[in-house]
Amino acid sequence: TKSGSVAAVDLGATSGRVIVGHVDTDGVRMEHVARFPNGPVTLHERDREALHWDVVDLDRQVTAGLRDAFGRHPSIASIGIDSWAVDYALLREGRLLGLPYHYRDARHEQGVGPVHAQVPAAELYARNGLQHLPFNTVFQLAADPTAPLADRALLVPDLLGYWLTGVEAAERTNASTTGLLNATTRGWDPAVRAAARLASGLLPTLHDPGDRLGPLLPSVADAVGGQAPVTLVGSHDTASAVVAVPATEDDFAYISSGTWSLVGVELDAPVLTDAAREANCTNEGGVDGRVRFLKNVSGLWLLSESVRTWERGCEAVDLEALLASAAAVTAPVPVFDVADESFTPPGDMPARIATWCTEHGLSAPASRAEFVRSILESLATAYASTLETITAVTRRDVRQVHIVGGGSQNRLLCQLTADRTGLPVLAGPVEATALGNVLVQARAVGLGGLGGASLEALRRTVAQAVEPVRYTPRGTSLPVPRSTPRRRMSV
Ligand code: LFR
Repeated sequence: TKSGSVAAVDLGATSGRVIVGHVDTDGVRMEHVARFPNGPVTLHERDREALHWDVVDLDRQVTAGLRDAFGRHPSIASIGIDSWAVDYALLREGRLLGLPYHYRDARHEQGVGPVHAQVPAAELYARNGLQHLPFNTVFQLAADPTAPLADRALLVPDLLGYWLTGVEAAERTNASTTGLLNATTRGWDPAVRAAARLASGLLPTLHDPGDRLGPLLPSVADAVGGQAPVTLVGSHDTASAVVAVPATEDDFAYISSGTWSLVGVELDAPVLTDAAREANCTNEGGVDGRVRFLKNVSGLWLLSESVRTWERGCEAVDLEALLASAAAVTAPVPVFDVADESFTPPGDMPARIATWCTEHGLSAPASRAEFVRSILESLATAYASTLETITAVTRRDVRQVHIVGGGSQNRLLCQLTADRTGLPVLAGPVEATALGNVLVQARAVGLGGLGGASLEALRRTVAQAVEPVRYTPRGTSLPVPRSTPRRRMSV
């Protein structure tokens, strides 16, 4: 039952963070230590501009963040790293072969045809149980001109773990998003690997969340001013977020709502039926061998790219005020298909939404407030229809919806989700991913009496630490409560 602290490195779409989680028998307290940008970098590539991860800068920032963490808390007992799924680095003889591509780079599209020519989509699904997303690692690798030169591929959190410890491994929850893992055996699938023409040694040994990767390399220990093992966590950010759903019952669905919205349920075994494949549901690997049966619905990316577009005119946008004016919109707004692929790459989202509406015979939103309302109505509508699909395919009885992550703070989105699903929504914690990362480490190193705890016990710890905000479904004609604007929009 000893108390102690662990460091969580969480790399998100706009920023990366180092957070220290303090764990004792009373619960968990999160201390933000460092925040740094993690946007993609654009590099010219003969006939196009390509999007990459700036992993070299990231390594520097993570090291600096860990130095701050050890400076404040020299006895940090463990370090864990998570990030978004699917992206990988290629190495040869331990050396990085170039900056990893970012999944929003369009190159992956060229990989789909060749892989499907070897393994038809239905067979691929029977093997990997993964929803078809054109940027799944297997397609990216098949379209990567550097892949034949590599003797190792590491997913991004595993790359950073390798740079910290010198140990190459594949953490299983993130590996489950590559398309190269067999959903039933939970091992690499040799037939899929061969279909993407990948060398057999390219994929490292699989390990589970909770496994110890290794101690910091001496040079790293020196640079960060401390020593602690790197512990594997649910290194897929969504896997960590699902750990921290504050559920006290088992009849829940979750929406991990950030850049993406991951809408689903937790299962004990994969569902690989035709219905699941036709609905494009995914069976991703969760912590403790659970299955995250979900669908990717777009997310706050639509909103943040819109805000970025508006801010290109050098005008800062006050999001709180904008959300308040969106809540006050009474005119009907168009509901568009948030999954349309035109919304995937970075760019002028309001223009693309307007184009989508015009092409579908709808009138485009007329103001920023209407755009925001339209985005949130469209997301909530997609959440509701996705939940319907998921419950139909799994025959699960869902009585409540937990929204975790950034979207849990968006009151309008939470209320609209309750309205559209007709179910109570329990919102929070906002820091679910980092919390899940911290809890899996704390359990592994035996802090706060969590050693050996079940996932359910970890979730009860979260429920005690952060009480979710409850939204009750109402008639859709009722206005959504306005949040009080904290800042004014500066013009
Ligand atoms: C969320 C997430 C999703 C994954 C997408 C791309 O951050 O990890 O789960 O489908 O990003 O990697």
